[in-house]
Amino acid sequence: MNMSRGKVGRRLLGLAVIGIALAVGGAAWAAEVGQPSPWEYTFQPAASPVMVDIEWFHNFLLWIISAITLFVLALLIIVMVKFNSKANPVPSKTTHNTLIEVVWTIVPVLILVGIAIPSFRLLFEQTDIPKADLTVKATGKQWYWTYSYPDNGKFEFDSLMAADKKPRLLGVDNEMVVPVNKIIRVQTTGADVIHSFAVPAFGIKIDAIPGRLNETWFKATKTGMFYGQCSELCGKDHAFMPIAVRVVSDQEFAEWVEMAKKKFASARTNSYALAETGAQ
Ligand SMILES: [Cu+2]
Repeated sequence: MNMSRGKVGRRLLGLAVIGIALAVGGAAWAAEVGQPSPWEYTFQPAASPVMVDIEWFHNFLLWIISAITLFVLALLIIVMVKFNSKANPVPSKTTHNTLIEVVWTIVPVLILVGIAIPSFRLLFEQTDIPKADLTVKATGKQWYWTYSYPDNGKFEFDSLMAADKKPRLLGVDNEMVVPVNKIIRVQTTGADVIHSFAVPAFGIKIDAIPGRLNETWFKATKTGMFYGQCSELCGKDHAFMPIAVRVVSDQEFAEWVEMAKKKFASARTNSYALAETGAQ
């Protein structure tokens, strides 16, 4: 195909414009809080201190791997240009260079230590649960979640995907509700198979395993809706058991608790109610 210079220039300009439009559009979409957006290629905006640190660690690693990749690429290019048989017909017979061998052992060790320190700090932050203001227990079931509030009147309810609710495949009938800027301890377990409780904006992902109680925590720093999904392949409707968390003010939370206590007190699935009445 023969194209004049002008044509090529115009095509390149067109591609550049499309690229910029996608980047700007992506940035605008990515601003959506608590849920995925079209063409998203970064994390959802962070809504907890842990997620802020995960993002920082991710970017920190990105700089390091980019620098290493460019350095290796530069070495390869130098070797190809300087030491090919044309440019360098008589090769050197060198097999050892103590200084270089010491350097290429020590420098990677230092890089790994530099990565390990913030990595362990982050791991500690995630697993060392601070004193919780509130505990919510999330039980994974085929294929929905059951939330219990042992600190707030021991009510329990099921949360199923609601086909008529937005966002598609993420909206549920009964959301998990928590107060803003409070430390929420999430306990997870599985009733049948292994599920996994994950909410990207809070930086949490923890397996819900039958016969075992796992714990994690988050502190939501913004009010609004935050969505996640079961993240362990758990059967045919694995993709249809979303996690929807509504973060509200303290007062709204107190009102919701009063409402929920009445609404869910006699729910058939309520294991607290079953235990008290002795029903099966
Ligand atoms: Cu599941």
